[in-house]
Amino acid sequence: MQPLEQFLKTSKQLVDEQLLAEVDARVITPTLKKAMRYSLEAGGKRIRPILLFATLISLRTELEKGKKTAAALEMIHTYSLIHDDLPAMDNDDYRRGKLTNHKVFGDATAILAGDGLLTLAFSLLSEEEALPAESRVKLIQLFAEHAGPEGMVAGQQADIEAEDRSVTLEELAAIHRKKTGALLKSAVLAGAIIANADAETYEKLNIYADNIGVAFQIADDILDVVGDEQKLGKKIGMDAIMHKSTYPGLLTLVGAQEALNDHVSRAKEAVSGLSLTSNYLVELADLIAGRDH
Ligand code: GRG
Repeated sequence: MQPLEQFLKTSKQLVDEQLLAEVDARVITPTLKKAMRYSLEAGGKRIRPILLFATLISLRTELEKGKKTAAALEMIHTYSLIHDDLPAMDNDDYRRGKLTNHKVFGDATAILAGDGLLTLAFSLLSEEEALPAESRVKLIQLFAEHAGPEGMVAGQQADIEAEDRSVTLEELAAIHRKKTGALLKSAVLAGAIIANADAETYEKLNIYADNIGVAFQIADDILDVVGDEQKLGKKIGMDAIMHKSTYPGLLTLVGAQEALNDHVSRAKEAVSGLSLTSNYLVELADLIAGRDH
């Protein structure tokens, strides 16, 4: 088994190759191709594909079977970031230390690049020849549910509606479970579908993924208070400036850190009884909790 560091590198390489090959082969319109590639190559951590690959390895399944699904996941994630940065949404000029898509290509092309990535993702899922048709349909359903108006899109809408008013901790958790958590969760569940996991394993991974999703968001909120702008590639303190409700805001920094630790423990506990062939899921839970960008 590769050490985690090496596994992260291998996973990133696998998904990067797949992403660029798909866009290059399928997108003919030059400006659109450039805009799509710009955000795909802007330096994302690839945490969702990594979670998918970690689940596959843990369930004794070849990574080859998850390559297209990993690329589809990252396309959906990238579309959400491009649209989130638009003037009509967060109006951000920089992401990952680089100009945002609409700052380089204009609003119209950025919207279309996002639309293109979202649609292309579903093409990939439908065409994954390494998987039986039934698994492909399950994956399409999974991503549609978690990324669409029952998941991430609903979370984004709720987040917009929560601006400039104080929300309770329960409301905040519900928003982020959908906005950030849903897609992260679908990464792990996609792995379970590809590996044909039994019902008990699926349920335990579901609990793991749910807690990882919340932990990821709490870590994000904490980094907005105490993070390093250089490492994050963006300004910190924006949540406070934008009057956004956050975990540190509602719980204090210490309370948010405790909540983060609690979700990571629950995630690890969920998978502790499974006979997994790697420790990557546990290691990733720690990595998410301790991340600095
Ligand atoms: C526009 C439908 C629609 C949804 C946007 C995910 C999202 C919803 C907005 C992003 C806003 C944000 C900063 C959320 C906090 C958590 C998060 C998803 C951070 C970005 O994900 P990373 O850290 O990004 O995986 P990288 O840059 O590594 O790819």
